[in-house]
Amino acid sequence: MKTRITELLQIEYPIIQGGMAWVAEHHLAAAVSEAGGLGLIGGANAPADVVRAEIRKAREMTKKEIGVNVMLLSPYADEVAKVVVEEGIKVITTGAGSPEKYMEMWKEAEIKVIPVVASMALARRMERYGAAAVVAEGCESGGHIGEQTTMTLVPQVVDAVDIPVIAAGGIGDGRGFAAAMMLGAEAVQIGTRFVVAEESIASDAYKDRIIKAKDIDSEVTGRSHGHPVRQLRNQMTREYVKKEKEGASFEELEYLTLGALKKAVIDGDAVNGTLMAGQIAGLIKQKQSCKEIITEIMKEAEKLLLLT
Ligand code: TUI
Repeated sequence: MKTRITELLQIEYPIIQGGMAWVAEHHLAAAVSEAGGLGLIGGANAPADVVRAEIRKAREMTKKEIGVNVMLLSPYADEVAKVVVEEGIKVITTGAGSPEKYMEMWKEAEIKVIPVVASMALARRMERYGAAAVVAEGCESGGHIGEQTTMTLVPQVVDAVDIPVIAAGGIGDGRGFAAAMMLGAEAVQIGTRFVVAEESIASDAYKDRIIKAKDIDSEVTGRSHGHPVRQLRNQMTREYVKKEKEGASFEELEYLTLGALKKAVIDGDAVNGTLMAGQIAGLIKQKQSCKEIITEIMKEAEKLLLLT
């Protein structure tokens, strides 16, 4: 399947991996790129030297291009923004803000910048700043989310910009992929299904919660302070939601989630950890290699789109 995104990124399949904090490290990024998609290192809140090391380790595992996701709320965002240039990265996605202050530097380095947006307004602004494409991410996604659903956001962004649009949020199989194409997207970004990939270093406890998840197991915390985060319900989210209803301060709520993502991903603490996952978790039933995931999605989608 050829689209402007497969051409732009020189990838076999129009599938890019989400820049998930802690999960999107070198093993996963290399495996997704090796499988014909675009793998990414998630900069998240990591110091710049950690991101640099991750890029180098990924390159030892694959000759194919890998990208980096720059999380703009990170205290290290400025340093990470420079490291990606120094390391010769050619594709960047950004999240949780507007990357406009880095655009000139990145474009000078001939980097294709693909901001993740949750609104039409930001998509338009990013096109004006020279973005190569945008990811339109609906609130079905795991992690930090906007307000609009994928179904409503993607076609509106497609109509608002001329650059290609990558759909994200709620896409976990060939049906979701095909639906995204029907909305005008030219590729998809997938997160949750790659968390459970065999090559993903996420703990078995975290992967098992995704595999056992039902449609209604998703919870959004943090709406009260303007940083909504979607994750699977557990003891931590129950306590968080209770405190939020009681009017707890931002600091008190932050304290609850301090280091909680690492707890889930690395330590395997599915009770107190932050189990970031999208609403599509209920559809994900098994661990597979990235190659199997991508091949299965493409085969199913091509059949639905009557391409085979
Ligand atoms: O960024 C993400 N997903 C993330 S970031 C993250 S780390 C984090 N943890 C707790 C709180 C905050 C961040 C976990 N998951 N996805 C891309 C995304 N970007 N979703 C929504 C947005 C977004 C939201 C508002 C982008 C821009 C924006 O407004 C910027 C503006 O200036 O209009």
